[in-house]
Amino acid sequence: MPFTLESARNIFPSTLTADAIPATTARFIQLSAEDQLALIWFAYLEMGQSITIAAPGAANMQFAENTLNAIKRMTPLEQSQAMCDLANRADTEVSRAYATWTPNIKLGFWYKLGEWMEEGFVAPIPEGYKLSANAAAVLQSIRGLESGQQITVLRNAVVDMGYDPKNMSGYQRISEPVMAPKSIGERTPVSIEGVDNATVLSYMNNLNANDFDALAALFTVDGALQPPFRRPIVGRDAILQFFREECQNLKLIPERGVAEAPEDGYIPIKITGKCQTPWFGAAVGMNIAWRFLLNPDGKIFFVAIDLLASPKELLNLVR
Ligand code: ECH
Ligand code: GLY
Ligand code: GLY
Ligand code: GLY
Repeated sequence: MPFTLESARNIFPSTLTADAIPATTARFIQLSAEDQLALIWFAYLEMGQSITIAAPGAANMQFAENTLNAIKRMTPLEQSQAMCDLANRADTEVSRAYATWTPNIKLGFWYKLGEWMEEGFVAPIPEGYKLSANAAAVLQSIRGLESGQQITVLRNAVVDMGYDPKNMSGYQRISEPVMAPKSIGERTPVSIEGVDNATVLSYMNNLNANDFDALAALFTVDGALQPPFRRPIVGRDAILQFFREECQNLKLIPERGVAEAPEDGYIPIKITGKCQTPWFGAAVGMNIAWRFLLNPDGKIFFVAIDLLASPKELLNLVR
């Protein structure tokens, strides 16, 4: 086989990803828990001026309900402590429950706490809270990012909170129920300037239709998918689980692409375009590249999903 997972990861090396995300995250996690929460509060309020977030669905919220109600019953001091414990990844009952949730449940949990903070049911960020100089500088950097990068920073911050599941034994991961795929009549197939590869088109169309079984079947058994700023998820079964847990109701809008000449039958294909999350819909279009490596049978051996550095990168289809 001409490619390993490691060499596959390096196809189209000139692709420029949004370095600002890991850089900002590295500075953010150095801040105190109080600063982290206050910074997110300020960033969230500012972003809310221009983009609307969708309320989480009921199916999503039911799993966080017990924990949310437990926090509601706490004294204001205990509430602030519970939120700091989450940011500190402390070993508490709340932080352990949080660790078992998928990203969407974690986001829905904070969405509700944010509402309750505004309504006075949960201790707010103290009025007049002054960010440290470092925190103010991180907030300033976030202000300078495009909206797709801003929501990525927020999402990563939320996903990383809570107790470290690596220290927990025998717990069950909690995820939202998986909805039935869209019926054929409800689907709108994509078209991609410069690429008519059937596997790539099926990938986009199946993901847009929440048809995760058909989607996973496009991968080789040992295939891998690398989400933005993450290690590859390896193996068709693990990829299917990822799709079911984290990829419902995404909208992929591929625009253009290029297929390279095969190397021992393996075809590298790069696509650029947009991706929308159900949380923000068309209000936030993230600039994305998909770097596929197909095997000689047309199965996906590897695909990397990159968040691009800038809209200009949408036109970069060179090796
Ligand atoms: C408050 C203050 C106290 C602390 C906190 C607060 C609440 C914060 C809240 C934040 C909500 C943030 C949200 C962010 C959502 C971001 C979503 C993103 C989605 C990106 C998806 C991508 C998908 C790419 C993929 C593609 C594939 O082809 C394969 C699959 C996959 C204020 C109370 C914390 C409420 C809702 C960034 C890029 C294209 C890899 C998934
Ligand atoms: N409101 C977006 C979601 O629940 O995924
Ligand atoms: N940051 C996008 C994802 O991994 O779901
Ligand atoms: N990973 C799906 C979303 O956050 O929208």
